[in-house]
Amino acid sequence: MTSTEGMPDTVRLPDYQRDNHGVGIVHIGLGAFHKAHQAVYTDSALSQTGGDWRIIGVSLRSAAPSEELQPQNGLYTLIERDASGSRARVIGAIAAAYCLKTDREAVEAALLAAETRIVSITVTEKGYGLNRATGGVDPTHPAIAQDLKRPSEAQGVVGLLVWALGQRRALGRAPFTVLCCDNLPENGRILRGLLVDFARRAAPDLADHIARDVAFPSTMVDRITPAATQETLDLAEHMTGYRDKAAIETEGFHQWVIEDHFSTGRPKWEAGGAVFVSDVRPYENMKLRMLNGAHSMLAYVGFAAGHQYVRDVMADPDLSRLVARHLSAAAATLAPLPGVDFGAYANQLAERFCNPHLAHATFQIAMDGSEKMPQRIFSAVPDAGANAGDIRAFAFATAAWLRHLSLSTHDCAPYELRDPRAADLRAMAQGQHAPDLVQAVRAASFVPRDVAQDAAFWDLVTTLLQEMLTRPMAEVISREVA
Ligand code: CS2
Repeated sequence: MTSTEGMPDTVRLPDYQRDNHGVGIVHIGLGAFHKAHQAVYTDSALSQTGGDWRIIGVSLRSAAPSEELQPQNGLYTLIERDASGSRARVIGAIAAAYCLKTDREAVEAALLAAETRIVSITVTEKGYGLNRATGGVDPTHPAIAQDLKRPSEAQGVVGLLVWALGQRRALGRAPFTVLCCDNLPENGRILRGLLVDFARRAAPDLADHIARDVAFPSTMVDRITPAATQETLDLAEHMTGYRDKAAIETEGFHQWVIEDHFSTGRPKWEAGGAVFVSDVRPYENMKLRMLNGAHSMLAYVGFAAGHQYVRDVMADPDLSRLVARHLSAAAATLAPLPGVDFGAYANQLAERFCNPHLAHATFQIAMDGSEKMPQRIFSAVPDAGANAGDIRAFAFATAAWLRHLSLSTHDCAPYELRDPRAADLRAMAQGQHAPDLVQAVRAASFVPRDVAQDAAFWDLVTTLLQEMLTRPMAEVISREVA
């Protein structure tokens, strides 16, 4: 697919002259989520209000995204699927696609270009090298360790941005706004802390400049987007008549809440439905604890119970009751948010999880638990208050994650533990002895101190884990809802 010529009129096409719009954004992390989210909002902004805001997409390691997109002139098919049907739309917002490993010069040129006013990022939670105990970089993280030694050849996002901001300052160019779009709480503030800490270690004269002159708005991003499969490409071909190697499918729902703090302008993302606020934290907490927290719980429990996709979990009446319990426990930890009804939000989430068209694998969500559990589950524990049922929901989710770490095959087929800390976690889980595993994880640096000290919580986790290690998950689930 190199152009949209001859596409059926059921397909929505970019209705703006792509070449008339310059590039204003470099996006790092050119995965399915970016293509289903920020690029779509930008496409709507270009269509409705114009501007030089097209995107240069960059992947850090894998050449696949640029190899798929570049020959298609940056065009790709987005298929939205929900109860009301499937709709195809061709997104024109991506002007060019590169891989840092193979196209370093082009990536550097884009980061230093005067026209680049925003660098947005989706590299997933593990891509940052965050030390949760200090809020700074983790010098043992592979990308951070290597980039501290050779900052001018940075391979990770933190080192690369520090390098680019330093070069821009030397060239007399205004710094770009850094827009983190990953599922971390106060993601802008976290990224700012990481860049400043990295600069202190590798380029001390830059630390104050970054702290003082660079804008890091925080954002809450939401759209359930499974990894594309062969069926996705077949469906796109069926709907558009074109074989599109970069096609993706996603749900109809999307949400983007952003702090309006951009030092060098921004697209009119409102055109795509983005909402601008002064403080995004309450929205982040709601989404991380309710959507993502329930997702992680159902992924660990559902995977062990033999459910491949989220929709299969939701079709299991007992498990879907556990999802409802988790959503209500998470909602109870939140401060009221004017204009938002957490009960209605929970119902909408359950409906989204049921989407029969989305093949969202529980194994995909189960990945990287040590990077996800802190903001999704642990952070809610101190706010759970006196309701014993609520604490139990978080203990149950934690036990299910530990059950996943144990790699026990007493009630499921063997599987791989996918986590940046897999080696350490496997060592902690050796022997599959619930109290030892609980003690080891409790002392880990990614567990917040106040949660680590909550003995009653971990006692409950131990009891639940013991059950999960000795009974089939299906039985644990029925006992839990009984
Ligand atoms: C999911 C998220 O994979 C996961 O961990 O919980 O990717 C989730 O689908 C998105 O945050 C939805 O916006």
